[in-house]
Amino acid sequence: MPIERQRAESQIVTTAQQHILEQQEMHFPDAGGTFSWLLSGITLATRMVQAKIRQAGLLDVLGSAGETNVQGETQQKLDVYANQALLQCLSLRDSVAVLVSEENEEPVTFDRAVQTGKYVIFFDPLDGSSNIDVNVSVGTIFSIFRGPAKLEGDIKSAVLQPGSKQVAAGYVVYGSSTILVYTAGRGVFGFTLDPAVGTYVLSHDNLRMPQQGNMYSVNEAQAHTFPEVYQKYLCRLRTGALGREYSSRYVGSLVADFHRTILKGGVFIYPPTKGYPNGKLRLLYEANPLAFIAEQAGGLATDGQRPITEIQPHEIHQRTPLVVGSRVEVEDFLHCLRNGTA
Ligand code: P6P
Repeated sequence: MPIERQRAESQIVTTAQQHILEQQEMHFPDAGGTFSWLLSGITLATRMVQAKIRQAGLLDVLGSAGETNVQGETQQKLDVYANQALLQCLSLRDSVAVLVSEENEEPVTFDRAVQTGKYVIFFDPLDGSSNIDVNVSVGTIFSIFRGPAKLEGDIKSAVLQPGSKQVAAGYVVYGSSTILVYTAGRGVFGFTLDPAVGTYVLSHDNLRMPQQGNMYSVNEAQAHTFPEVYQKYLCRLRTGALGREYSSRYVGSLVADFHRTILKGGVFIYPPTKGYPNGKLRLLYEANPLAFIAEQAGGLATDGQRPITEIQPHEIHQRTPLVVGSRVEVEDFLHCLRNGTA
C-alpha cells in the first residue's frame, strides 16, 4: 500500500460532528440538519464549560455563587456559568421549542414558527458541582425529546413525556479527560475532547456495557436507612452470591460513577433514603438520559417498580430511586424485589 494512503488511513479520525451527521443521514433523513445543528449547540456549550473548569482555580470561579437553585441547593459559580452557556447556545437553535434545566424552576419556552421549534431538551448543566472545589470529576447530562408542532396552553404536557420517547441523550464527564457519550437510539458512542484542537474525537465506537461487572456504587453511609430489600441485595453483592467478589466504588458525582459503570460494568444505586424517600436523583434530566444510554449499551435501569424509561412524569423536577448497570446485577436486584428475599 503506498505510504501516502497508509499515512492517510492511520490518521482517519471521526469527530462528533461528523458522526452526528452520519447518524442523522442514516436514521433521521427528514431532520434536514436540525438535529445535528441542535447537538452542535450542546457540544459547543460543553467545550465552553470544560475550558472554565480547567481554569477553575485560576479564575476565581470556584465556590458558591451565593444563590440557591430551585432544588434549594447552593449554586456554585460554575453551575451558573454552565447553565447560562447551555441556555445561550441552545436558544440560538431555532429547532428548540422548550428548555428544562435543573437550575431553572420553570421551563424556558421560545415562540418559534410552527415549522421550526420541535425539540424539548432537558439538562443538568453541571452535575456533582459540589465536588468542583476538590477537583473531583463533574458532568453535564442532557435528554432530547420531540415536542408538539405548536406549543399551546399548558406546556407541561409537552415536557412530561416518559423516557421511552427520548430521541437522544448524553453526558459529558469533565474528568482526567473530557468525554462526551451519547446515543440517538442506535447504539452508544464516546468522544474524547482533543484539547489541542478543541474537537471531540470518536474514542468509544458502539460502546457496550459488560454483562456483569465487579463493582457496586452506593453511598454506604446511608445504607442503614435503605429499604430492607436494598440492604439484602447489597449483602448479596458483598458475600459473592453473584459468583464473584465485588468492590465498592462511590465518587459522589453521578456522571463519574455512571461512566465507570458503563465502561467496567457493575451497578449504581441511589435508593429511597430517610432524607430522600423518593430518591435524590431527578427523573427528567438525570435518570432518564442515563437509563436510555444504559439500555442502548445493553444494560438496565429501574426505579424498583418499573424501568426508568417507562415512568410517566408528573412534575418536571421530580426525583426517583435509580438502580442502573449491567444486566446480571440489575436482574438480580429485580429478582430480590419480586421475591422480597435475598
Ligand atoms: P449523596 C451530586 O450532588 C448528586 O446529585 C449526584 O451527582 C450524586 O450521585 C449524588 O448527588 C450524591 O448524593 O447523597 O450520596 O451525597
